[in-house]
Amino acid sequence: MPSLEQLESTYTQAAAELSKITSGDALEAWERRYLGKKGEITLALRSVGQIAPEERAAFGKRANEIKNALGAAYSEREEAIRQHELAQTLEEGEIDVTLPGRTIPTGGLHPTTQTLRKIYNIWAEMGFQVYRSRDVEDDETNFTLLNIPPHHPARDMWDTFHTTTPGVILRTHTSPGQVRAMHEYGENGTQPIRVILPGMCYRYEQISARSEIQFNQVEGLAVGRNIRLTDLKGTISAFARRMFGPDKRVRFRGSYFPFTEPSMEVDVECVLCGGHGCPMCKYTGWLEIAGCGMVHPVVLENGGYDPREWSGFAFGMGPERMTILLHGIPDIRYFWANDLRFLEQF
Ligand code: FA5
Repeated sequence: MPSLEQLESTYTQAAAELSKITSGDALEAWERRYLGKKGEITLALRSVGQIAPEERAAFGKRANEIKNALGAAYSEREEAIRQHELAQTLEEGEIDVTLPGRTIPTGGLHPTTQTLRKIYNIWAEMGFQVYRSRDVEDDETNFTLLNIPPHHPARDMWDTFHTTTPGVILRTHTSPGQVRAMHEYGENGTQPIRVILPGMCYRYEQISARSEIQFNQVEGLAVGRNIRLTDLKGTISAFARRMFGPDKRVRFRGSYFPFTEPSMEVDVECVLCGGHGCPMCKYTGWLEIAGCGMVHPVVLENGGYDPREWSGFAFGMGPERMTILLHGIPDIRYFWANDLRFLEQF
């Protein structure tokens, strides 16, 4: 039959053992021995029925007190051991808090966007503001007002996507924005203009390593009094030096666009081979970055300016092709493929 003395001595023993415990395993064993389902204190409590009725109440009360006291001491010990083990692990260096954390995957800017921002910055420093023109154009502005009347052979070069509304198309170049900017900023042909017009262009085109059906252009337009070809050449050369590096050579090649006269293509010394010749530059040592020229008098007139008093230059560059040059990317199709292995490199 359980006695109060026995209970007290179990208590003293349990408390003494507990105070010496330093490991989680030993603590578990202790708990099983005294407080578990078949633990000594638990059994003592269950045996209350066997005790003489006059002692029963006192025994039950004391047994409960002891159970609670040991329970509280157990929790306290458990926390102390946990803290101790944590401190030990840290000391042993199992968790090195000085190591770099796991990187959280973040998105990045598309390489073309990066190039576009660089382009905007350079032109902004030269006093050109951004003018956003529409992606969906009418045939009139995309072609006719740019001196490309219906049936002009140059239209073949710029075939595009047509909407179901006759005469409404996706713009094939950013040049139609020239006429819109002249009307919006020119105040009936009385104010000078300096803008760049970035945006997406669309062409019905054979997709290849250098050509997509959808690509960006950055148009530039300067209209003023006494603007000359030398201004165009100087300004574009300054841009190219900032974009591709101060030592890169730039050349202007005669060309043809219906909306500029004279017209030129701008070539930069091949960034990859330094001008010696490689597959990227088709072994010429030069890479074309833009078309440009002096704004044709017909276009100035269509924009509301008197070409006898006003002149201007314009250019249209391809940011994807420039990105290809800057990074030595072998194929333009990577830009829209959405392959993270490509995109994560930038
Ligand atoms: C034009 O589109 C003229 N509007 C440029 C211009 C503007 C000339 C103002 C004079 C004055 P072009 O078709 O060459 O020209 O295109 C200009 C640039 O756009 C090219 O140098 C090239 O970088 C880019 N480009 C043209 N077609 C594609 C294509 N399919 N894929 C990717 N980039 C292209």
